[in-house]
Amino acid sequence: MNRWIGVFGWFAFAVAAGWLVGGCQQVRHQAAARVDVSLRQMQFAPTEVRVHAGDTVVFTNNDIVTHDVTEETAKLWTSGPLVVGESFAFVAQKDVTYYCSIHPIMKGKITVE
Ligand SMILES: [Cu+2]
Repeated sequence: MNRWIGVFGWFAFAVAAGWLVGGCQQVRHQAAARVDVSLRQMQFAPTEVRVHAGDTVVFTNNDIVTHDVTEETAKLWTSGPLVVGESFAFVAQKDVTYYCSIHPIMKGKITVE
């Protein structure tokens, strides 16, 4: 009986160790994450993204007109005009809402988890 408990104990240890190593790899992966937002048909797609602090959000203008990406509340930052095909990379540290100052109906949100 004790022998079986021992075998089970080693099995549980192996599972736990694998889970810990896997968890660390997942954290490393998340630290380097990149999330894409497409500007198309007068919208940000997706409209909202959920990221981790330090992740890079890359906005790419796939529309047929120029857009920009501008922080909405206090105009803290802007991409400047993005012509068709141009991209803008933003490292997210906290929640932010943004819009296109050329077409203010275009709005989006980054939520940092
Ligand atoms: Cu626009």
